[in-house]
Amino acid sequence: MSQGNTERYASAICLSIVTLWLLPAISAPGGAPANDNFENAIELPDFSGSLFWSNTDATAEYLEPPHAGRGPYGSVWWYLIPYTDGTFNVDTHGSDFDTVLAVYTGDSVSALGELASNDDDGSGEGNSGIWVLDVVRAVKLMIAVASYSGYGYGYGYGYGYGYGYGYGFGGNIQLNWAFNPYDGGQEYEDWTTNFWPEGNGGERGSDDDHDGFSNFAEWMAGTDPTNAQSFFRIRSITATNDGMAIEWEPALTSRLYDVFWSASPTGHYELIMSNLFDLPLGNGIIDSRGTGNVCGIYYIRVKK
Ligand SMILES: [Ca+2]
Ligand SMILES: [Ca+2]
Ligand SMILES: [Ca+2]
Ligand SMILES: [Ca+2]
Repeated sequence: MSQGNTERYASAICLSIVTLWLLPAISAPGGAPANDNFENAIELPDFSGSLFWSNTDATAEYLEPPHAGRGPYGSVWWYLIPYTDGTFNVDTHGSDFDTVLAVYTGDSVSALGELASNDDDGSGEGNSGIWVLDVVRAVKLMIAVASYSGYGYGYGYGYGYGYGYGYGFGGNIQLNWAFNPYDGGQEYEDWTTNFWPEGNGGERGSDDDHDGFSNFAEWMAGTDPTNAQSFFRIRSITATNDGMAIEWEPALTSRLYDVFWSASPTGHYELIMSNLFDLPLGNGIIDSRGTGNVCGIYYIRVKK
């Protein structure tokens, strides 16, 4: 099995993917930003986007590490969970103050493992950038943007510890990010040679057999990119006494499958089963949350 994986939707309903999100800055009037504290980090979609925010009145937390060797001062937090292996870029270009930027793993602000950090990437304004960070599927990335400089208020407690608020000389943040899924590398190239020995096809983004799935998607799903009858599909959704039975094809032990469900085509898709490979039905699963009648839309993500 390669290190790559990606997703394909397969249901009667197509889910459109927005490739650029522009989010307005939202924070309590006169208060700290909503994502001031680590535990209130805001999720970034795992594709490309930009957002505008502020770290005015943001603070540093007890035992929070310095970011890119500074402070910490006025940190705000986001997180991203890659749906597959790939690379991640993030920068603060367009921010109107001297930023620092860091990406971590970890569940607590006092126990973080730094993956990368940057103070200035040469883009001007003291802005920061982190480029081509290798990321692993489902390993949550914690992203901190903070100020290069700031000031602190220290509170001392008689029984032995101090607590400092590290305010930053901050301002308006522009955060830009891009998640780039793994492209299959040489394994993909070798696979295309099986189907196009002359080298006359197999571009990742092309759909040479016109079945609606790109060659890359067919590689992921394990279908034949030169046969329009071969593509990833949900074969049946059937009400049973044990719940809804969802079967798809192909269902391969060399792939991993995630099952999502939404009550409506435009609603939030909830991950109800993940990383399936030894399928209870052989080529599918039973959604036993209801007994035979869980109305909604299913889609299956295949990962390689
Ligand atoms: Ca903070
Ligand atoms: Ca800087
Ligand atoms: Ca195709
Ligand atoms: Ca095909």
